[in-house]
Amino acid sequence: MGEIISTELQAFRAIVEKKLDQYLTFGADCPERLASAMRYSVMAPAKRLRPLLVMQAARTCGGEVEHAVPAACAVEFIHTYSLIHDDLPAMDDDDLRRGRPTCHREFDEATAILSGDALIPLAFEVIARDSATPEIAATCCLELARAAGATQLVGGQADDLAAEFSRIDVAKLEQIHLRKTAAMIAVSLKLGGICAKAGQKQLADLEKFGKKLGLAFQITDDLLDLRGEQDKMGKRVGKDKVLGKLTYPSALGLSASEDKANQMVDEAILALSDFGPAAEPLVALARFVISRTR
Ligand code: GRG
Repeated sequence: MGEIISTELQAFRAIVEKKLDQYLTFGADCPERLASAMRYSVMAPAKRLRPLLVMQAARTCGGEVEHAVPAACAVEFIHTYSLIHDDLPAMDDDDLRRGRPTCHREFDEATAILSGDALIPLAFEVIARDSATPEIAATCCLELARAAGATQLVGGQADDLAAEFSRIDVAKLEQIHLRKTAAMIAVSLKLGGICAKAGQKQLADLEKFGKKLGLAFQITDDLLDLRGEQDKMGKRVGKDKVLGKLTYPSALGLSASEDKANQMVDEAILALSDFGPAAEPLVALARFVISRTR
């Protein structure tokens, strides 16, 4: 990702990595094995797409990046917990994530479950304690709770698991991905806007951008699962076929899936029209999402 993102985004990345590291320093009150497992999964090499979206959305709305850092870390904590739990034998049963053995492989299942569990309240703790104002904290907590909850991330995951080896159509597939993948991407943008005290119209535009971008991200993820290289991806590829999953490429074919991802990104970018040139870094991030190789 380093070669495509701007120096500004690389600086944002460094800020968020440093803060994640600080937030994962618990001292003697946290069992050592639990702290190690949480750090192992969060601090593994990752794109940090969601925190970058939070911080860049805040900038685009004229806010201070610094004020968006707690929310940026919070979305990464929720995202990482969802990856740890998704990799468990009861779900996707994966042994490679972010270029390393999955949390339950490196530690054990109970520790992996507890690490994910502990990352969820940590996300809300950092927003509640470190946001610029109590109102921003409350709004961010509400939005993140909704996006990560039973109707969005967790609900999407439940439906996705239920859909393995069953017949679903592309409309249902889209519903699943809107909740499982796009909701966390959309809320990242919204939290950035909230931290910058953006108005309702700007928040709605950011959310629309995020949903379309989330679908483009998922289609690209499906394409990479099909033809990506495991070493580059840092996770097992070719999994969807084994699990009998309906994916965009299996439903639409390769070239129509690429067209759809391009179309989603174009529509996403259109939603940012009213921001003018301030939206350029978000546009660049959107283009990165479909051109990425991992
Ligand atoms: C367990 C509640 C629960 C949800 C799991 C995240 C997830 C939902 C499943 C992972 C499987 C998957 C392919 C999800 C869609 C795309 C996705 C979230 C990919 C991983 O995100 P990246 O590529 O990863 O941003 P890094 O490691 O760079 O953060």
